[in-house]
Amino acid sequence: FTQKSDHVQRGNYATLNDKDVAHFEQLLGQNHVLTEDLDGYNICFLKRIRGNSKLVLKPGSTAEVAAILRHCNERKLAVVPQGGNTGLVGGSVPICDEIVLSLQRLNKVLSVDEVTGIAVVEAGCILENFDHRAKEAGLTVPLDLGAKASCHIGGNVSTNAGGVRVVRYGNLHGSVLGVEAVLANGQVLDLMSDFKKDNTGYHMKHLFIGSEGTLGVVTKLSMLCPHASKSVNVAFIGLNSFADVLKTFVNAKRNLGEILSSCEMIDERAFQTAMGQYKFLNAPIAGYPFYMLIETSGSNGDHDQEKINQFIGDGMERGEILDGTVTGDPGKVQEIWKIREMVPLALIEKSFCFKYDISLPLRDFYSIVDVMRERCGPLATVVCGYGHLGDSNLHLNVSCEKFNDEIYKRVEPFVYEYTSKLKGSISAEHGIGFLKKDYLHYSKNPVAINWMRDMKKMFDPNGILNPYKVLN
Ligand code: FAD
Ligand code: 2HG
Ligand code: ZN
Repeated sequence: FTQKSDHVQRGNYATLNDKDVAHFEQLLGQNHVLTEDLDGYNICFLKRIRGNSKLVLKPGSTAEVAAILRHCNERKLAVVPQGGNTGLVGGSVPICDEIVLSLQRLNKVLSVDEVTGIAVVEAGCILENFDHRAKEAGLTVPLDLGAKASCHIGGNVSTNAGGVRVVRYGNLHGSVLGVEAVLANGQVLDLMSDFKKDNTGYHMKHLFIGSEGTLGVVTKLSMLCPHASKSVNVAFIGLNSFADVLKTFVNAKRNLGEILSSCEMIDERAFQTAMGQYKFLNAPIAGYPFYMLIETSGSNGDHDQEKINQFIGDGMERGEILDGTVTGDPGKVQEIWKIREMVPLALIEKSFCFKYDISLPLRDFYSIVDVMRERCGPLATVVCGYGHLGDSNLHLNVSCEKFNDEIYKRVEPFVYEYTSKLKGSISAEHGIGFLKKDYLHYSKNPVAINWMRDMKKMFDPNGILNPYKVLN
């Protein structure tokens, strides 16, 4: 456990005592109050932070969440809301001894309306389970990411997670129609809505989309789910240069526009790391400096296939695409997606990995990978770039055998300065959490940060909700 959390000064919170535990046991029942074997709740996904919580609470209803927070607020006990604990910025684990409020038991899909496409779901529902349920009604959840088998929809909303379909469906600020959140004082804020259009006053639900558990605990939400596409095709192509990647992206928008549902990029090092690590991966092509995964989703298989084949053929004729394969076979589509999904895991499997999730103008998208390779030299085992090209979102990963202060100093704060100079975002989709809070000022000016502080004070005057995160 490497970084920083050891040096945090504990806030002026009360310390949990036996009476608190007894109170929670009475409220939730003993089975839902955990005091032992808490590593899974204390340690973050990247194994960079280990908190020291002595208590995990698992409420089964909004009313129980409200009662927990009311007690914690009165007693000034700090709390960290936790979903699937797949977050990559250390936001979901305690830093000191905060109580973990796990949403695991609030996991029901409450309704799915085939006509309107609106689904109402509890926050602790695992994304993949939610999607399966939506599919039964002919719909799809407009969000897909590699952590789908573990992350919760409430965690997704709280981080405003992006993933691989933003290019098609936009982000969660558009898809989430309503939110129910419990505030620090235990008040339930009902902002649920079944309509796309609702201009009655301030659009407060947006405050809970991406505020990472610092303003309230999301307990329920309604989401607009598009109809599932009848025909899905995936192209996996090899390219020679990043300039060709950009040309191909523009052509994809121009020629596949209405059916384009994903546009991802993987560079050679990222690809090789995944292929080297996981022998079960089956890549249709190999040996290129860049790869793109382009997915189309439409309603007419023949038409869609003809379009994507034509698109690849034209790109090859112009020499922008060197090789590629197109498939509409569901098994093969999954196989190709697996290559992309395993990249971030391959990079942490056997080494320490500094992960950066940045938005950059597309023209400068890849330059930072080359610059970083130069800066790190042989200190790094892999410096690679991949990610959501269609949304200008690069994942820059720098791995080394184990955490190394020298390399750390070479990458940070340089990567944030570089991003800020290009007016990019230092966190495109993962959030700020604990690991990035010292760098918030690279993307937000002091006036904005002060307003964030004031809002935090208004929602949570005692600062009990997810302390040590987002704001310093
Ligand atoms: P957690 O990790 O448990 O929590 C994340 C934050 O939200 C914390 O600050 C926590 O306090 C807060 N929180 C959780 N639930 C609630 C709630 N109900 N109310 C209030 N606050 C809450 N992210 C992307 O954006 N795009 C990707 O493509 C992507 N791919 C990933 C692939 C892998 C393999 C992994 C491991 C992670 C990936 N992530 C990605 C990051 C992560 O999965 C997302 O941030 C996800 O949304 C986190 O959901 P979670 O339920 O695990 O939340
Ligand atoms: C992805 O797109 C995730 O695969 C993870 O956002 C990125 O680990 C990373 O750097
Ligand atoms: Zn991502």
